[in-house]
Amino acid sequence: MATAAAHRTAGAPAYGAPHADPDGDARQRAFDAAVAADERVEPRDWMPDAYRATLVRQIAQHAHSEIIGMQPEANWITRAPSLRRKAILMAKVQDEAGHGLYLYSAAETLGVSRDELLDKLHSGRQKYSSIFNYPTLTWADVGAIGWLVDGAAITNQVPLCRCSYGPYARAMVRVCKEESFHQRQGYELLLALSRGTPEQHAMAQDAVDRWWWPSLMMFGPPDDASQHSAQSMAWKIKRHSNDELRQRFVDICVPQAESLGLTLPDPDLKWNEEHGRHDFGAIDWTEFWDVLKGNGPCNEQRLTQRRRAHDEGAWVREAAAAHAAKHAAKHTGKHTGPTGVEQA
Ligand code: BYC
Repeated sequence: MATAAAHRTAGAPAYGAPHADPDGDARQRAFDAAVAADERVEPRDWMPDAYRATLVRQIAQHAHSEIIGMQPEANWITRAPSLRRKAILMAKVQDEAGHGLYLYSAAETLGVSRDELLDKLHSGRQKYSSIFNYPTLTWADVGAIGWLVDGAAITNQVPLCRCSYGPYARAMVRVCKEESFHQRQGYELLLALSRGTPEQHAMAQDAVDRWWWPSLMMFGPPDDASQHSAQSMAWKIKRHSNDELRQRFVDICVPQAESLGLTLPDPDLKWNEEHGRHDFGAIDWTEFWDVLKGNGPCNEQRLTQRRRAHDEGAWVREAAAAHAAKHAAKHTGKHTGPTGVEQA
């Protein structure tokens, strides 16, 4: 944060520690001024507790979505129809793991640990995106996820590159570049199917029919039911409302669907000349809230698989910690045993 750096705390209290701060009002004013001036808030800067909590909530949910999002597509790695498709899909799923890593690291700068966040995911105390509670029934779903789900993600995440919190904004730059590749591979996959045999075309259409509406739900509830939007926009964490981004996504998708030779499953979708945008049909918000409550087709399966992967990966974490301890000991002259525990 360059000019309004008055709120930066030299020798700041430990992250997350209460700010016993006689100059609290001055810091709050300096924080507000910095945000108003479009400056970045950095980890060591003073920030309101509620700002910190909102960021942890959103970044954690975002990170969880990335790693849970690996599951529906990984489901098709062994059944990809060619070596080329398999290599692309494996790279994409690995990218999602990387996105989770950047995002958990960004959250850690706010004073929470990755273990704590994963624990909240596994116990259902933190959410992940509703979209990943739907099944991938055919190979075409890999294309529909790339085109629609990654397309929605880019629409939502490009503005997050200008988020007021520096580490989150910077993580988003790389994530968006990779999402852009993901979106294009999905589009290209669907195009190949759409131009293929009648059966392949039908499979592509069926996938788009099933993923269209859940993709629109990814942007969150309508603005009048979005409890966090107003405050998050005032803090410049979010730059646009849920409905604005949803509308932008619909307007982008309509011409792309035409080029793909596929139909978006909405009879009310039509160009509105007066407003210069597409009108679209009503979203089933009952379904959305139901999925958030844990009642989507795959909620249970996703969390069970995530917990299992975490348990089965325990030895990898232990081995990595032991290796790190051994490496550190080499530099400090201390000795560790095979478990990485320091030996007398
Ligand atoms: N799913 O006040 P609102 C990806 C919750 S990863 C579940 O509007 P906010 C990808 C919301 O959390 C995609 N929950 O909230 C990965 C809140 O509940 P809590 C993930 C949702 O935060 C792998 C309540 O509803 N992207 O694309 O202002 C492979 C009220 O909502 C959803 C991100 O996370 C939802 N769809 O706005 C391929 C982007 N929507 O927390 C692709 C970053 C809302 O009070 N996140 N809720 O219990 C955001 O931009 C915002 O958090 C949202 C919601 C727009 C999602």
